[in-house]
Amino acid sequence: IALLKDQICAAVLLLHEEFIKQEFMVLAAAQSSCPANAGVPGSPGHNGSPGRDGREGFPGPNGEKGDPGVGAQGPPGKIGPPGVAGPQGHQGNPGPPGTGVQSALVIQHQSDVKNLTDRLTVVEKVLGFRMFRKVGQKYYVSDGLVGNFEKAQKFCSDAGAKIVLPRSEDENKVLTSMQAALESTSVYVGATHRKKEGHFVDMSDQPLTFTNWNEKEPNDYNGAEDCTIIYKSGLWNDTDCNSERELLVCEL
Ligand SMILES: [Ca+2]
Ligand SMILES: [Ca+2]
Repeated sequence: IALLKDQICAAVLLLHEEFIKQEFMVLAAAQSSCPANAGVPGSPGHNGSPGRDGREGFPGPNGEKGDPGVGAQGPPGKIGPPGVAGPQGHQGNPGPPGTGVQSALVIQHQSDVKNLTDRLTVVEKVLGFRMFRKVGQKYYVSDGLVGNFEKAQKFCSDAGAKIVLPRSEDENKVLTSMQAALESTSVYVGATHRKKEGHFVDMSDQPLTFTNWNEKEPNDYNGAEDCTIIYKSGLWNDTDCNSERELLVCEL
Protein backbone atom coordinates (compact mmCIF):
# COMPACT_ATOMS: atom_id res chain seq x y z
CA ILE A 1 0.00 0.00 0.00
CA ALA A 2 2.67 2.34 0.83
CA LEU A 3 4.33 1.65 -2.48
CA LEU A 4 1.13 2.31 -4.32
CA LYS A 5 0.61 5.52 -2.50
CA ASP A 6 4.00 6.70 -3.62
CA GLN A 7 3.39 5.76 -7.16
CA ILE A 8 0.09 7.67 -7.22
CA CYS A 9 1.68 10.75 -5.83
CA ALA A 10 4.42 10.56 -8.41
CA ALA A 11 1.90 10.31 -11.14
CA VAL A 12 -0.04 13.26 -9.87
CA LEU A 13 3.11 15.24 -9.82
CA LEU A 14 3.87 14.33 -13.41
CA LEU A 15 0.39 15.30 -14.54
CA HIS A 16 0.42 18.66 -12.99
CA GLU A 17 4.08 19.63 -13.21
CA GLU A 18 3.38 22.39 -15.76
CA PHE A 19 0.72 24.00 -13.61
CA ILE A 20 2.01 23.69 -10.14
CA LYS A 21 4.53 25.99 -8.63
CA GLN A 22 7.86 24.78 -7.41
CA GLU A 23 6.87 25.51 -3.85
CA PHE A 24 3.81 23.38 -4.13
CA MET A 25 5.89 20.53 -5.50
CA VAL A 26 8.34 20.86 -2.67
CA LEU A 27 5.51 21.00 -0.23
CA ALA A 28 3.92 17.90 -1.75
CA ALA A 29 7.24 16.06 -1.87
CA ALA A 30 7.91 16.99 1.67
CA GLN A 31 4.70 15.53 2.86
CA SER A 32 4.82 11.93 3.78
CA SER A 33 1.37 11.43 2.38
CA CYS A 34 -0.65 12.80 -0.50
CA PRO A 35 -4.02 13.31 1.15
CA ALA A 36 -5.64 15.43 -1.51
CA ASN A 37 -5.13 16.94 -4.91
CA ALA A 38 -3.27 20.17 -5.11
CA GLY A 39 -5.55 23.27 -5.05
CA VAL A 40 -5.70 26.16 -7.47
CA PRO A 41 -2.59 28.34 -7.20
CA GLY A 42 -3.18 31.46 -5.21
CA SER A 43 -2.78 34.95 -6.52
CA PRO A 44 0.77 36.42 -6.37
CA GLY A 45 1.59 38.20 -3.20
CA HIS A 46 2.12 41.96 -2.90
CA ASN A 47 5.53 43.41 -3.58
CA GLY A 48 7.58 43.78 -0.47
CA SER A 49 8.76 47.11 0.94
CA PRO A 50 12.01 48.62 -0.59
CA GLY A 51 15.16 47.36 0.93
CA ARG A 52 17.65 49.50 2.85
CA ASP A 53 20.02 51.85 1.00
CA GLY A 54 23.22 50.22 -0.09
CA ARG A 55 26.68 51.31 1.23
CA GLU A 56 28.50 54.21 -0.42
CA GLY A 57 30.61 53.03 -3.32
CA PHE A 58 34.42 53.36 -3.68
CA PRO A 59 35.83 56.73 -5.15
CA GLY A 60 36.14 56.65 -8.90
CA PRO A 61 39.48 57.26 -10.80
CA ASN A 62 40.80 60.86 -11.30
CA GLY A 63 39.43 62.70 -14.33
CA GLU A 64 41.60 64.04 -17.17
CA LYS A 65 43.50 67.36 -16.63
CA GLY A 66 41.44 70.34 -17.79
CA ASP A 67 42.60 73.05 -20.23
CA PRO A 68 44.39 76.16 -18.71
CA GLY A 69 41.97 78.92 -17.76
CA VAL A 70 42.03 82.37 -19.37
CA GLY A 71 42.20 85.12 -16.69
CA ALA A 72 41.90 88.90 -17.23
CA GLN A 73 45.22 90.88 -17.45
CA GLY A 74 46.20 92.54 -14.15
CA PRO A 75 47.07 96.29 -13.67
CA PRO A 76 50.61 97.54 -14.62
CA GLY A 77 53.32 97.16 -12.00
CA LYS A 78 55.24 100.06 -10.33
CA ILE A 79 57.91 101.99 -12.28
CA GLY A 80 61.35 100.56 -11.68
CA PRO A 81 64.37 102.63 -10.39
CA PRO A 82 66.32 104.72 -13.00
CA GLY A 83 69.16 102.97 -14.72
CA VAL A 84 72.83 103.99 -14.54
CA ALA A 85 73.73 106.89 -16.92
CA GLY A 86 75.42 105.73 -20.07
CA PRO A 87 78.77 107.06 -21.39
CA GLN A 88 78.89 110.46 -23.10
CA GLY A 89 78.18 110.33 -26.81
CA HIS A 90 80.57 111.39 -29.54
CA GLN A 91 80.66 114.96 -30.78
CA GLY A 92 78.31 115.51 -33.66
CA ASN A 93 79.38 116.43 -37.16
CA PRO A 94 79.69 120.14 -38.00
CA GLY A 95 76.57 121.67 -39.48
CA PRO A 96 76.30 122.74 -43.10
CA PRO A 97 77.92 126.07 -43.98
CA GLY A 98 75.62 129.07 -44.30
CA THR A 99 75.08 130.79 -47.57
CA GLY A 100 77.48 133.47 -48.69
CA VAL A 101 74.89 136.22 -48.34
CA GLN A 102 73.97 135.23 -44.79
CA SER A 103 77.60 134.99 -43.74
CA ALA A 104 78.37 138.41 -45.19
CA LEU A 105 75.37 139.94 -43.42
CA VAL A 106 76.29 138.38 -40.11
CA ILE A 107 79.88 139.58 -40.40
CA GLN A 108 78.69 143.08 -41.33
CA HIS A 109 76.28 143.19 -38.40
CA GLN A 110 78.95 142.00 -36.00
CA SER A 111 81.28 144.70 -37.27
CA ASP A 112 78.58 147.38 -36.95
CA VAL A 113 77.78 146.33 -33.40
CA LYS A 114 81.44 146.44 -32.41
CA ASN A 115 81.92 149.89 -33.95
CA LEU A 116 78.85 151.26 -32.20
CA THR A 117 79.90 149.72 -28.91
CA ASP A 118 83.37 151.22 -29.20
CA ARG A 119 81.96 154.64 -30.07
CA LEU A 120 79.52 154.50 -27.18
CA THR A 121 82.34 153.62 -24.79
CA VAL A 122 84.29 156.67 -25.97
CA VAL A 123 81.31 159.00 -25.71
CA GLU A 124 80.54 157.82 -22.19
CA LYS A 125 84.12 158.65 -21.18
CA VAL A 126 83.92 162.04 -22.86
CA LEU A 127 80.76 162.94 -20.95
CA GLY A 128 82.69 162.46 -17.71
CA PHE A 129 84.82 165.57 -18.34
CA ARG A 130 84.12 169.21 -17.60
CA MET A 131 84.86 170.24 -21.20
CA PHE A 132 85.19 168.45 -24.51
CA ARG A 133 85.65 169.34 -28.17
CA LYS A 134 85.02 167.04 -31.11
CA VAL A 135 87.50 167.13 -33.96
CA GLY A 136 87.25 164.51 -36.75
CA GLN A 137 86.94 161.16 -35.05
CA LYS A 138 88.60 162.45 -31.86
CA TYR A 139 87.42 164.17 -28.72
CA TYR A 140 89.67 166.55 -26.77
CA VAL A 141 88.72 166.60 -23.10
CA SER A 142 89.78 168.51 -20.00
CA ASP A 143 88.72 169.19 -16.46
CA GLY A 144 90.66 172.50 -16.35
CA LEU A 145 93.31 171.00 -14.04
CA VAL A 146 97.01 171.89 -14.35
CA GLY A 147 100.20 169.97 -13.68
CA ASN A 148 103.55 168.77 -15.08
CA PHE A 149 104.12 166.35 -17.92
CA GLU A 150 104.13 163.27 -15.70
CA LYS A 151 100.89 164.32 -14.05
CA ALA A 152 99.31 164.95 -17.45
CA GLN A 153 100.21 161.44 -18.61
CA LYS A 154 98.81 159.82 -15.48
CA PHE A 155 95.63 161.90 -15.53
CA CYS A 156 94.88 160.84 -19.11
CA SER A 157 95.88 157.22 -18.59
CA ASP A 158 93.60 156.92 -15.54
CA ALA A 159 90.74 158.22 -17.73
CA GLY A 160 91.40 155.56 -20.38
CA ALA A 161 92.75 158.24 -22.73
CA LYS A 162 96.08 159.60 -24.01
CA ILE A 163 97.78 162.94 -23.56
CA VAL A 164 96.67 165.28 -26.36
CA LEU A 165 98.76 165.72 -29.54
CA PRO A 166 97.36 167.64 -32.52
CA ARG A 167 98.02 165.83 -35.83
CA SER A 168 96.70 168.58 -38.09
CA GLU A 169 96.05 172.33 -38.29
CA ASP A 170 92.40 171.73 -37.45
CA GLU A 171 93.23 169.75 -34.35
CA ASN A 172 95.75 172.37 -33.33
CA LYS A 173 93.06 175.08 -33.58
CA VAL A 174 90.58 173.05 -31.55
CA LEU A 175 93.14 172.67 -28.79
CA THR A 176 93.82 176.42 -28.65
CA SER A 177 90.09 177.09 -28.50
CA MET A 178 89.88 174.95 -25.38
CA GLN A 179 92.80 176.80 -23.86
CA ALA A 180 91.02 180.06 -24.44
CA ALA A 181 87.82 178.74 -22.88
CA LEU A 182 89.72 177.51 -19.84
CA GLU A 183 91.92 180.63 -19.63
CA SER A 184 95.11 178.62 -20.06
CA THR A 185 98.31 179.98 -21.57
CA SER A 186 99.93 176.64 -22.44
CA VAL A 187 99.40 172.85 -22.44
CA TYR A 188 101.68 169.81 -22.52
CA VAL A 189 101.30 167.57 -25.55
CA GLY A 190 102.47 164.00 -26.17
CA ALA A 191 105.71 164.75 -28.00
CA THR A 192 109.24 164.47 -26.55
CA HIS A 193 112.83 164.00 -27.63
CA ARG A 194 113.99 162.38 -24.44
CA LYS A 195 115.52 159.36 -26.18
CA LYS A 196 117.31 161.16 -28.99
CA GLU A 197 118.08 164.84 -28.89
CA GLY A 198 116.37 166.83 -31.63
CA HIS A 199 114.34 163.81 -32.71
CA PHE A 200 110.75 164.34 -31.48
CA VAL A 201 108.43 161.35 -31.33
CA ASP A 202 104.91 160.72 -30.04
CA MET A 203 104.08 158.52 -27.05
CA SER A 204 104.33 155.44 -29.30
CA ASP A 205 107.85 156.45 -30.35
CA GLN A 206 106.64 157.35 -33.85
CA PRO A 207 107.99 160.43 -35.65
CA LEU A 208 105.67 163.45 -35.62
CA THR A 209 103.65 163.98 -38.81
CA PHE A 210 102.55 167.54 -37.87
CA THR A 211 104.34 170.29 -35.98
CA ASN A 212 103.80 174.03 -35.50
CA TRP A 213 107.07 175.19 -33.88
CA ASN A 214 107.49 178.78 -32.86
CA GLU A 215 110.35 180.70 -34.42
CA LYS A 216 113.78 179.40 -33.29
CA GLU A 217 112.17 176.38 -31.63
CA PRO A 218 112.87 173.69 -30.65
CA ASN A 219 116.06 175.03 -29.15
CA ASP A 220 116.63 172.68 -26.19
CA TYR A 221 117.39 175.69 -24.02
CA ASN A 222 120.23 174.95 -21.55
CA GLY A 223 120.07 171.38 -22.77
CA ALA A 224 117.15 170.80 -20.41
CA GLU A 225 114.12 170.88 -22.69
CA ASP A 226 112.75 167.45 -23.59
CA CYS A 227 108.94 168.04 -23.51
CA THR A 228 106.62 170.10 -25.72
CA ILE A 229 103.99 172.71 -24.93
CA ILE A 230 101.55 174.60 -27.16
CA TYR A 231 100.80 178.21 -26.38
CA LYS A 232 97.33 179.69 -26.64
CA SER A 233 98.54 181.18 -29.93
CA GLY A 234 98.88 177.67 -31.29
CA LEU A 235 102.69 177.81 -31.59
CA TRP A 236 104.88 175.04 -30.17
CA ASN A 237 107.95 175.19 -27.95
CA ASP A 238 110.21 172.59 -26.42
CA THR A 239 110.53 173.11 -22.66
CA ASP A 240 111.34 171.23 -19.49
CA CYS A 241 108.89 168.56 -18.29
CA ASN A 242 108.41 169.83 -14.75
CA SER A 243 106.26 172.93 -15.14
CA GLU A 244 103.24 172.62 -12.87
CA ARG A 245 101.18 175.26 -14.65
CA GLU A 246 100.29 173.41 -17.83
CA LEU A 247 96.68 172.62 -18.65
CA LEU A 248 95.92 168.90 -18.61
CA VAL A 249 94.20 167.91 -21.87
CA CYS A 250 93.59 164.39 -23.15
CA GLU A 251 92.33 162.89 -26.40
CA LEU A 252 89.91 160.00 -26.97
CA1 LIG B 1 116.42 168.09 -24.72
CA1 LIG C 1 112.47 175.73 -26.18
